[in-house]
Amino acid sequence: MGTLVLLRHGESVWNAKGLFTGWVDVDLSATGEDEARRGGELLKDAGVTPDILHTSLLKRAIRTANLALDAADLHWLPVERSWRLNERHYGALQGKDKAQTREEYGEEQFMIWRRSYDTPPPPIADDDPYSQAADTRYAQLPSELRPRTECLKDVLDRALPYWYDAIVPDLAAGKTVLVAAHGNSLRALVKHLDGISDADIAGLNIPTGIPLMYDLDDDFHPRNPGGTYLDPEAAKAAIEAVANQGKK
Ligand code: DG2
Repeated sequence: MGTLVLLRHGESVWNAKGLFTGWVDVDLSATGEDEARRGGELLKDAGVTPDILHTSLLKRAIRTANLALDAADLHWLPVERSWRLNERHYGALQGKDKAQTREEYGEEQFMIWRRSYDTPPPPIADDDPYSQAADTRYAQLPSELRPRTECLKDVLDRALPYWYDAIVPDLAAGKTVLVAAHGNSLRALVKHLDGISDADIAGLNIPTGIPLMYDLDDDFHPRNPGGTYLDPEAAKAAIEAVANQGKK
């Protein structure tokens, strides 16, 4: 019943610096641009041709998709964008150095903030330089929907309506759907798709720039549980690197 391809954006300039990013709209690094182009080449080489693209409203995901589609010669692809695919809002941690945060608060608290399912970081103040309170792209969002922090459960709660209302209808039409998003918004989707428990999702990390393909059955359950990375060797090393972020 359609094919789903999940693509985390290429390395961002803040991924490279080891900073918590969340909804801060940072660009790709030069490495991230290369990863994005490589992601498009992997799609092309595997003969995977998306029919539609869904992205977040953040430029690292949008530019990754553009560079990948450029490499795959698919510039014309129809596109839909939604804040519901945005990265998890990292609250007051946005803009903070991951290694320093780990040192200051200890490994346990650091990992609770990064990977617990239902404990969000402290909320960000509206006058914080890294707040999105005044960002016009979210102006139509009712204030109760505009996050000031989020845990993974909050991300899943706001991503699922988009999954059912926008992505599932494309899959039901037999389309190959490309979703360009983020480490944690994709972890939320993978948790849902693979039925991963609240505890086990802590151990799942998504690498930058490597397409993860799901072949779905009529109930939108994966025929290939866990999905298939189009470059499994590179994915293994990159997953390890994400897991170790914040460790000097
Ligand atoms: C990263 C994820 O998001 O960080 O917000 O810092 O995928 O948009 O680069 P992304 C961030 P971790 O949760 O892996 O620390």
